[in-house]
Amino acid sequence: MGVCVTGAAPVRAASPTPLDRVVPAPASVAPSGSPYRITRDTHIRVDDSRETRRVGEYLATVLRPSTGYRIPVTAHGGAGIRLRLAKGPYGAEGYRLDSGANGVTITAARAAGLFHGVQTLRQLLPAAVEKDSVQPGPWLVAGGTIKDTPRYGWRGAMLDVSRHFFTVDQVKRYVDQLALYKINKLHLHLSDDQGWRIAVDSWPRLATYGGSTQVGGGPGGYYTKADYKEIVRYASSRYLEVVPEIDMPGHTNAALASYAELNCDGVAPPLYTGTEVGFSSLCVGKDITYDFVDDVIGELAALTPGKYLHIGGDEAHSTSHEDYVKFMDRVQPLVAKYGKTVVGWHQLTGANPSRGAVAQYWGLDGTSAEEKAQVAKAAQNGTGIVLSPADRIYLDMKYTADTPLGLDWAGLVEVKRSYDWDPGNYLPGVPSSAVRGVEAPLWTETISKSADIEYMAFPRLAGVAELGWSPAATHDWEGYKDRLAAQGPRWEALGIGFYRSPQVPWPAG
Ligand code: TNX
Repeated sequence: MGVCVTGAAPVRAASPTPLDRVVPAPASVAPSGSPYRITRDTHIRVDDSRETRRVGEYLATVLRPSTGYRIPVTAHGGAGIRLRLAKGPYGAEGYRLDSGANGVTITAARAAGLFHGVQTLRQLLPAAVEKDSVQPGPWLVAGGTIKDTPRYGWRGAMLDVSRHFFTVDQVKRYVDQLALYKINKLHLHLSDDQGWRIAVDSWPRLATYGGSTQVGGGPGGYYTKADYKEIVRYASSRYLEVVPEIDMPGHTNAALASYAELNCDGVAPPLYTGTEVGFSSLCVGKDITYDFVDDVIGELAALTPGKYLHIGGDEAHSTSHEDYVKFMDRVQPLVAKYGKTVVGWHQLTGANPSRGAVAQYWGLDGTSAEEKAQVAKAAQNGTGIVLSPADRIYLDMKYTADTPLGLDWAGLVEVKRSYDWDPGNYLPGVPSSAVRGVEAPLWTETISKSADIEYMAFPRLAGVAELGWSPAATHDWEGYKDRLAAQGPRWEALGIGFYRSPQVPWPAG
C-alpha cells in the first residue's frame, strides 16, 4: 500500500470499497480473494435476452463517461462484468454478485434482480464513477460474494405532483435517484384540492381547468396521456411500478371546480391555491359522482400496467362517516372492475376495505390507540399494510427547526429518527406478515423544484430504502451512519444537493 509523503495527511493508494459498505445493506456479504479491476478491455457480457442487454446498456452508460473506456455490451466472448439470468434462490428482485481477479458476475432469476445488483456494483466503485467526465480511477471492485434479496416487496416513494406540478423530466430525475437505492414503487399523488394532473378524455376540464394552477397560484400543469405513459415506461426501465392516486372523496376541490354537477349544490367552487386540507368532498348522494369515478378509474387503469390503484381516502373531514363508508363501498368495486387492487390511506380501514386491499399508514406516535387498533384489526383480517409513519418518513417534514423547506406538523425528523425503527413490529397488533413494506411520501406544499425534492429526500430516502430492503438483523444506526456517510461523495458527483446532517460523519472535502 503506497503512502504519499508530500502532503500533511498520508494518502493511501486506492483500496476498494468493502463489500458491506452498501446502502441498503445487503443480506449477506462474504469478502474473499482479490479485487477486480475495470480496464479499457472490460466488456459487459450479457445473456442473449433483450432485458438483460438493456440492463447491461444501463450499466455501460454509468461506466463509460467516468472511466473513459469503451465498455462494449456483448452477448459472446470478452468478459469482465457478466450479467446472467439463472434459476436460483434469488426471488423476483434478488441477485448474487461474485467478484474476483477475473471479473464480476451478477446472477439473478429476473432482470429486476440484475438491475438491483448493478446498483450495488456502482456503490462498490469509487464515487467518481458517477461523474460525467473522465476520472483517473483505478476502478476496483473488492473480491467476494454478495447474496441479496429484499425484506419487503413494497419499497415506495410518493411524489405529490398536485400541490406543485413537476414535469416529466423532473419525475424522471427523481426516478433515477430512487433506483439507486432499489426503491420499486413510484406513487404519484395525481389529484388534490390545488390541482388535477392527469388528462381524462371523458372529463377534459379536470386537467385543462382543474390543472391550471397550484399552491401559491403558479401555472400548474398536467400530464397528457402520452406524458403519463412515458413516466410509466421510464419508471419500468428502472424497475419501478407506478401506483397512481386519485384522492377521494376529500381533497377534490380541483375536480369540483371543474364540473359544477359534481357538487351537491350544483355550484362549482373557485380553484384553490392555499394549503388548508379537509374542506372539500365529492357528493356521495349523487349518482353522477360514481359515473365520474368509474370514468376516471377506467381511463387511469387503462394507462397503468401496474397492479395497484390508490383511491386516497384521507382527511375526508367534510364527509360524514356514514357517507365515507357508503362512498368506499361503491368505489372499491370500480377499482376491481378495471382489474386493479385498491390502495388507500389508512382511514380506509374505518370503512370496509375490499379483499386484498392495501392500507397506507401515515399516523404518528401520537395517533390514538383506537385508530391504531382499527388498522391492526384490518391487518388481522387480511388488509395489507404499507408503513409511512409521518413522524418517521414523511420527507416533507423539516429536519430541524432551521430547515428552510417543509412542514412540521408531525414534528422534526432528523436522519437518525427516520431510520431508527422497525417496520416489522412498528404497529402493535399488526401481524408482521401483513406488512407489505414502507413508503416515503413527499408532499409538496413548500417544494417546487428538483433541488427542493433532493434536499428533503436525501439523506432520509436512503434510510427508508434500507428499512424496506435489508434484513432486520442488519439494522444498526452506528453502522448505517458510516455507510450513509459514504453516499455523500456519490450525491455530490451526481449533482444531488443533500442535507448535511450533523448526525452523519460525512467525509471531509
Ligand atoms: C397530510 S398524509 C396529508 C396531505 C398533506 C400532508 C402534509 C395525508 C394522507 N394527507 O394532504 O399534504 O399531510 O404533510
